[in-house]
Amino acid sequence: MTTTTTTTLEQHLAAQHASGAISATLQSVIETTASACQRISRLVAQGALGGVLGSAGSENVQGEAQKKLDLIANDALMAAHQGGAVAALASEEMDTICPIPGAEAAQWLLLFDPLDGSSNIDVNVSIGTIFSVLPRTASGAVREAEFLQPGRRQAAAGYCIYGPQTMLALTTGGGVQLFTLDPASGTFLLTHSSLRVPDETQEFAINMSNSRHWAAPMRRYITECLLGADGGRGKNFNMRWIASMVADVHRVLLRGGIFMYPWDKREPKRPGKLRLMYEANPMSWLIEQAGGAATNGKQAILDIQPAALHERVAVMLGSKNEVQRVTRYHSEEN
Ligand code: P6P
Repeated sequence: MTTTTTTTLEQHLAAQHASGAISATLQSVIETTASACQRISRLVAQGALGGVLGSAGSENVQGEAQKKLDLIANDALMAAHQGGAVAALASEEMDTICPIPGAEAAQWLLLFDPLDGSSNIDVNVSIGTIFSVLPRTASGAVREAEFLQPGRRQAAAGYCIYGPQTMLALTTGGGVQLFTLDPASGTFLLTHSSLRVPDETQEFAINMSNSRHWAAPMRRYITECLLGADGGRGKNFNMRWIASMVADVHRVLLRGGIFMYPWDKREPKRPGKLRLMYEANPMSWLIEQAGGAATNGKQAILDIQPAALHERVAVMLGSKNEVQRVTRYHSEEN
């Protein structure tokens, strides 16, 4: 449901603060993050003209090649949050946490994937920034262990998608709102005030090239989707795979669907490809706040107790009835 109000992100957050839904410092963290995303949007839009494409010639803690824009986006978020309401930052692009000098008394911890979907940057496909805000649970110097909180503890979560439009999705626990960046004014304007993910869907998103490596429950679920009306599901399915989590999840938020990145046997000790703390947790909270579901095949992603900052997780999220079905298939196997 789109709205045509002229409510800005700042006005929306001020109203949430006035109602007591969020604190002034949390409002500041979200506004500062949105401002950094505006800067990233401008840099992404320059593409080759800004000399921002291509490899940075380095690897991140995941052992993955870093793109120049990965590091530029990371730096933009780091610079924006100096001297503000965040005590420490964690990023996919940084091995460990980054305490903010002089901010030990700040109440918030910010985690982000500064530019998700890097493989799409050089071919002009939508990419995005994913962020998650956790409360501090101790005082004094911030230690990495303080970040290891289940996703249910998030105070705010969202993403900014850099596509045909730049849009910010946000939840602070009162549903999901979407803001569209007005390029003329540089202002995020509220365009979707209460997103709802339909319980039913006929659209699944998964990288099918990995199918021979999946566990049996995932192969069972996808086989049924492919059989469509000729099989037990009694309806046909469509498939999408953008290979940019922000873009795939944005589509699910707007029209339903199920997005999956499951375990596969090539790296049996690795639960999945996607990261729990700054990809799966924020996206799962958005989906649940919009009436959908998100599991790792066994439990709600938001209930997982993290053991490590960069730990990975299997992800099945979106339309509730489909997520419950594929999760049931996993529990039946166990
Ligand atoms: P694959 C992007 O690199 C990412 O982390 C997610 O944004 C995306 O959903 C997934 O990986 C794509 O993985 O194996 O299909 O390239």
